[in-house]
Amino acid sequence: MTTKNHQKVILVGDGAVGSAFAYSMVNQGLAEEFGIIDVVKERTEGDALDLEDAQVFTAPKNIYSADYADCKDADVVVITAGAAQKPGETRLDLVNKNLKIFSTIIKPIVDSGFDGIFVIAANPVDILTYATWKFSGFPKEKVIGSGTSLDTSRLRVALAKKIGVDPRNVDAYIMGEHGDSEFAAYDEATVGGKPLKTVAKEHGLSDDDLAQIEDQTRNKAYEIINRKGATYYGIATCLMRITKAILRDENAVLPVGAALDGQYGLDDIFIGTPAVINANGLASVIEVPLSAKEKDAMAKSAETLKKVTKDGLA
Ligand code: 6V0
Repeated sequence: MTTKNHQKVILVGDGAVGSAFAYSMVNQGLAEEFGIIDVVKERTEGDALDLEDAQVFTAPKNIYSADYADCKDADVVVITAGAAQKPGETRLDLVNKNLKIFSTIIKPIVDSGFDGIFVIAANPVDILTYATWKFSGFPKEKVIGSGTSLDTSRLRVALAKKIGVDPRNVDAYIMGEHGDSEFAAYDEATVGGKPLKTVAKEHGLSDDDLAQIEDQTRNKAYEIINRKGATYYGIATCLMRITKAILRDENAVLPVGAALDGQYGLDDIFIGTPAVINANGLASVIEVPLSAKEKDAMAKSAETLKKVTKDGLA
């Protein structure tokens, strides 16, 4: 953390996700200083003027259109810049476009003297989180991806609807790639300390029903994109939550895209897993004791990512 006496967040990428994140941060009264960067400078100016009107009802905040030099003493830089998925496109299709964009973004941030935590959301997020780590030369702990945070929210919401509890009380995770090879770690999931599979059975849900919920979770982005062209409120709120855990030094257990160092038998990869997040970024990875089938799913997901990382960053 820096020596200034207030908290500062810089957003890079003021599109649908970025502006929804900015709005969520203002609504939660988080970070006294909030700078917005985008290639479309006018939009950042407009958003800063629009968002500053909200502070009367939330908390005082200095919101402005920023330049890369402003990253210098930021606590967190959140990156949502890049092309988004078009209907029919997978997240992995975006890799080359967004790697190019990231190669131009990370350097000026690092050159500013930035020494805080990177939070990455642009897709394919696991690859771009890895790229941010590589391009920045930062310690792994200071680079966090949104990983499977949104997917985990989607799973919890779907399960909560079926079993009639608050989604915040469903302790279930989507793990692996934020993408088509992700999986629901059902075997370890609980509701109020009771195995989710038992609770699900009591509510008439079979293993097939759970598999269907997992599938719907995996495909929910496509369902939203087909209807409204993009998904942004869900991911924006996940980004706010991760940023809040950093700013408030919470040691919060959140699903993120974390650097692995031997957990799940994997390293040299950023992938979705529960992890402890605090002011230093990634405090630790919580290695979930996966069943044999889930271990296999994690290994397959990692393989998919490693192949793209190898091809894209070679
Ligand atoms: P958008 O609305 O097109 O916004 C992207 C923004 O990035 C635009 O304002 C661009 O001007 C800006 N931009 C492009 N190039 C640069 C650059 N070089 N420097 C600065 N700004 C630039 O896209 P949207 O906001 O919908 O999505 C942004 C990214 O988030 C995409 O890669 C999505 O795929 C990704 N998402 C990630 C999710 C996740 O769970 N991690 C979920 C939803 C979207």
